[in-house]
Amino acid sequence: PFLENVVLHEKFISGQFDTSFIDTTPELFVFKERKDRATKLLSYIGNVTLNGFPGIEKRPKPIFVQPNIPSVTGTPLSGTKQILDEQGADGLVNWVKTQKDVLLTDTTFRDAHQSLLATRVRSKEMFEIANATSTLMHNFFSLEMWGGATFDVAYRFLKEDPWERLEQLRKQIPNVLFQMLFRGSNAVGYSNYPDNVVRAFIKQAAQSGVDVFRIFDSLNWVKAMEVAIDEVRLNGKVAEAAICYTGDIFDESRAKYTVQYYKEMAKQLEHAGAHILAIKDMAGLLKPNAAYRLISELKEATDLPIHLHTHDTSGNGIFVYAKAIEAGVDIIDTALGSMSGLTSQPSANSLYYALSGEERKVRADIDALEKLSYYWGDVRKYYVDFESGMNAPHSEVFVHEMPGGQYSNLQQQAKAVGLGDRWEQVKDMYSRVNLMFGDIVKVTPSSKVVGDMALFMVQNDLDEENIYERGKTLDFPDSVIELFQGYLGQPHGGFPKELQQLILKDRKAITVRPGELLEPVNFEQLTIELEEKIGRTPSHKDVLAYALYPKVFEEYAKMNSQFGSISVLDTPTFLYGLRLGEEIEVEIEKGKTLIIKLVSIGEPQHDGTRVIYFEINGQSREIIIQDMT
Ligand code: 3PY
Ligand code: ZN
Repeated sequence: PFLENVVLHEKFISGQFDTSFIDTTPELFVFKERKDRATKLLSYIGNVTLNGFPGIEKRPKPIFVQPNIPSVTGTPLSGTKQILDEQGADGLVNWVKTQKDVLLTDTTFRDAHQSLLATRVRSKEMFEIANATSTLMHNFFSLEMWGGATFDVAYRFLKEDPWERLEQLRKQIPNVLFQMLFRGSNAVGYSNYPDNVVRAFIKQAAQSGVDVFRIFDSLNWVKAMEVAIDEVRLNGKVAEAAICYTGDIFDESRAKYTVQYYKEMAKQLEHAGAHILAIKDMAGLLKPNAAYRLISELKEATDLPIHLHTHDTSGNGIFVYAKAIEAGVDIIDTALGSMSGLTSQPSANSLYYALSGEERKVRADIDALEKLSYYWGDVRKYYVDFESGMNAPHSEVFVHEMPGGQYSNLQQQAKAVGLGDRWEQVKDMYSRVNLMFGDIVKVTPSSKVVGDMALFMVQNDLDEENIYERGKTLDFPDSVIELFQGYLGQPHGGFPKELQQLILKDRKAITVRPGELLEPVNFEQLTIELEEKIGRTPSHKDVLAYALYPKVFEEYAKMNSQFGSISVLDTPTFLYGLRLGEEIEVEIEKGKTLIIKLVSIGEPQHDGTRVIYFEINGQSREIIIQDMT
């Protein structure tokens, strides 16, 4: 019989043993983690079943359709990843320049769900579709599947390891370039980090599987992007440096962000070592004719291939892309149909049809895109609680200028501080704050600061006038103070002086690059500190996460030791727990499956706990859970 450990051994059960039993059968005294893992999982399931998932209103578990994974056979065809690996970054750039078709980057694994579902899509759904993606999207330029908010959200809300996502997907998708969004000096965080942290992070990301790094600065300050560009090049990867697009090049009343401004920035980026130039239209403000003009002029100003990123918030996305393609854009960002549109990217599927009869087409197999789109359409339903509620094109974006990735997040933030029903006011305040701040580029983290200030003003019933009147006595949000101190860098044209004084009071502002002032992180010391906190030896990747997000990582590690790796649970169970009588199979590792059934939930006890009765692989197991409802 299968003996897990001593307690199931017949001699132990019947009491026929003496102490030599320990010496002669040492293998029976290895108490495998497996049992412990099962208990931890049951604790998680019991807890979420009883108390619900943070941020989701507690309700009965909905019935979901099982997403259909398209079947594929054979090994996937080689793709752009092989071009980079064989010919290097310059070889890849030359290859891009000789392509007649427009190339695509798919954002489904990153920006699409960051923008539609508050970044909540879990790795599990990505792993399940990864093999099919590798085959069905073999002709894509890249998959944007990491970075931006996904790093933070993985630890903070999904309680899973983003490095594992990257490395596992890399194994499953060996043929298409992996692309990440990197916030320059802010790495994948919300404030500037020491240069050695930025460099160490890029190095590890490159080793773990990222090929193309889209690097931007939230104030378009090229100086803040140089360290990252340099490090990407040192690692033999592709430095895609981004210009963040804001305002409107055709609006003469917005004289700050002109074609000339963008051309100069493009030249600086080329000089700084960019392999590819990205136009990052994070809010979807680029209008079709502006796209044509901007791309035509940038093509003249530099030799770099151009990669255009937009959001379809206003509903004009396909039109923008059509004009960009006419102007000679090399690569564009799209999402799979069911994860596209609105605050996400325009649909690859729609673009395919939009270009029929055109000279330049997208290189994609439409049947493949449709199959993948069905899958994601069903996955999306799991995350219904994180939808923004926007269900039609939203032309108002031209007024508030909020990045697509921020819309659903700020809405969650507003709800969390009790402003859910004043969302219209928050949006209006957002655009007013931008003007107060001197019309700045708004993208993470500068966009978060504008959002924080808007929430602060709505919450405290403030407007522009009384900010100036009462500013001296107001305690502004920390992020606002830091922005005006220069800790996120310098905006084009500087900060408005009077407001800066009101916000800073007697604090000093800097004008140098914050990275020049920050002490390098001592990784050895940090490793020891983290080990003490989490009671195990951390990996280098853990330490990097801790360097960026000390509290978030600690919280994640605590949760991980309490509940084990809950990333193995299916998403409905992860979010809603189990129904009475429901049975699920959980593969805790390859070839090891637990069958878990919720049998009953006991009455509340005097200490506020309840006993939850499960069956696990046919055996009864009871777990005590604190009832917080
Ligand atoms: C991010 O930084 O996460 C963004 O998506 C910015 O657009
Ligand atoms: Zn974006």
